[in-house]
Amino acid sequence: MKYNMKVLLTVSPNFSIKMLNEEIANIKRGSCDFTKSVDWRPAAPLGILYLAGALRMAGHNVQICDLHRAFYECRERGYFKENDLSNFFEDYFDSILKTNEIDVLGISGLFNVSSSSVEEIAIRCRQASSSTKIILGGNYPTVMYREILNAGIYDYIVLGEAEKELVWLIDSIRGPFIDKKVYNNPHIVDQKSKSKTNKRAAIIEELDSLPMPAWDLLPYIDGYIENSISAKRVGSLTDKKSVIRSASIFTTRGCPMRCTFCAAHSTHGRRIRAHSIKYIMRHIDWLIDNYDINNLLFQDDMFNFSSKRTKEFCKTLFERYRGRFNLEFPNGLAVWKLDEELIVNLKRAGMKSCTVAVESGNEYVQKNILKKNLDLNLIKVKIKLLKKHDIKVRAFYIVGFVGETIKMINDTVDFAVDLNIDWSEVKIFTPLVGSEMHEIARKNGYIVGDMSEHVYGRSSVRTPDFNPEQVKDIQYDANIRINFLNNKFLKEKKYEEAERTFRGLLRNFPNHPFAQWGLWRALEGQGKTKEANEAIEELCKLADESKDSRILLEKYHIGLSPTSGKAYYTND
Ligand code: B12
Ligand code: SF4
Repeated sequence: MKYNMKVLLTVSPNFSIKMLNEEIANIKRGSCDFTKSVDWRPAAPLGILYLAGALRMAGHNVQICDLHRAFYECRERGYFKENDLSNFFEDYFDSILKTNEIDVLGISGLFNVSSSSVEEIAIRCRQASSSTKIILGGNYPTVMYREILNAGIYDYIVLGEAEKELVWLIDSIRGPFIDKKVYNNPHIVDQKSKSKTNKRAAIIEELDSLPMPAWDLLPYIDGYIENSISAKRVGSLTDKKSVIRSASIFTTRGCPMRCTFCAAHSTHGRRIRAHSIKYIMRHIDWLIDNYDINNLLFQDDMFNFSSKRTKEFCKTLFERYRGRFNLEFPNGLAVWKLDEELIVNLKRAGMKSCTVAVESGNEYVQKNILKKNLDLNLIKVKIKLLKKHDIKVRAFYIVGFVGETIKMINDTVDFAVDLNIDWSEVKIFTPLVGSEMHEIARKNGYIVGDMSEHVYGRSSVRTPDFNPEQVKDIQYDANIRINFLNNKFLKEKKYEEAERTFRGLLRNFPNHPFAQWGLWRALEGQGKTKEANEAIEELCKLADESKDSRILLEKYHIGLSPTSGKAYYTND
């Protein structure tokens, strides 16, 4: 009997096989249609890092393979001009199986839309070795374990927070009577036990009992630290000039809210459990010592659930590290809990910008459809308070919820324009397995197409009130109206900030004609004539090279004068 098991933990590309193939076809055609661009940048897979930490502590030999990251890098360096998706899997996944005798393959399934990619990996592993045990975990497998196991590809699914259960399972695989043990474990499912009714997500009570996430097992770690999604945002929304080195961190798990569109509770439950401040500081010390981190991305579902704890945390962080950190809360803070004292504390600890997840600008939708029930007037008051303390504010909205009418969606867009904040992200609703709204959509037959082929960013819902194409058009239009045509910095003649924002955007989406147009206006506003002319030349080039871009610019009355070659904007 073997003692140390060789475990490969894998993250699939975060998108469906269909979308990956579409993307590769676009690359081969040389098409760079920005309207289809999705933010692909990889984020450190924290779930896998926690699992790797726990398995290593239990004496297993763990390796991590992040195929989302590998896909992103291949895309960046032109690999797909010569190769297709099956080459990619051969080079970046099959090769690992060939050179290592893997006892257990663990695959992370966080996103509905990645289910076909996850399955592809499992099938490849099964073909390469019939003895390797294939274990799946994450959000959608926790909810859909029966359907997934029916396909007959996976050996086990671990439900919920799997640090302890995965160690238990892998330890058990070594010994006899594994089937019997799994049958009786309420958090692990296999073919024999899948129809048992007592199976449920494992929830870790004592978060401080967890080993640190095994960042050091992550290959090419600098790619995550230097190139995080938020790093680019920080660069564009704040004045910070120094090199940004980011790490994601969790200080709590769980969320007590009952937003109908959210699925996070199915894995992490509704009860908040918190790490002690001592544990968090130890974690941060370690991140500094090893990776020189200066930007912390708090991924908690509700970081500021307790104002007392948040203040204590801020005080400790400030006393320990002074001005070292920029703090980011990519999932938003509980805005209704923010008071002036808390904002001052957060700012002193390093918060320069803040995300507010508004979701809808319509009271009825807030209360009856989302059950989030945010008071829209209160949001305005809190945002005023944040601005008073010079905190940049970004808001999230979602359009196309089941139950919304077009009028309600338009209310959200109008609300966002009126709010006049630094940046607004209008997203499209996707039914997430495990959420209440997914159930409503499924029961009413509103979901279009197969879940495994959905794409976040494109609507996959048809209701009596709207179809997917309408929602996509409204969302696209909303982003242009709110962030570009009504850009806060341009309107308020804060041209330097506008320049920083649009340059930041162009770094991520170099072919975005509206960002190019915004940059031109920002440069003109500052009297930087030479640079403004270069920006215009770039815009003309984009319009010449892409008919789509030209048509879009014209739709918004942004034309390119045939006589002067300059861009103009008419409001008629
Ligand atoms: C960080 C995060 C991201 C990051 C990166 C994720 C990553 N690479 O890990 C980024 C920014 C990329 C991201 C993007 C999005 N996200 Co997100 N994200 C999260 C968030 C906040 C935290 C994930 C996390 O790190 N959790 C902490 C760790 C410890 O938990 P975990 O990852 O769940 O892992 C545990 C278990 O799941 C399990 N497990 C995980 N993997 C495995 C593997 C094995 C083998 C086993 C046995 C167990 C197991 O054990 C782990 C340890 O306890 C979650 C919400 C949440 N609370 O989880 C949403 C969440 C995962 N995101 C979600 C969504 C919808 C999105 C977006 C669409 C948001 C948007 N509108 O833009 C995008 C799009 C992603 C895409 N495909 O395009 C949904 C997914 C639901 C679903 N069923 O699809 C979630 C659940 C949020 C929600 N409100 O419902 N996200
Ligand atoms: S959307 Fe955010 S606040 Fe609402 S339930 Fe999910 S994690 Fe909690």
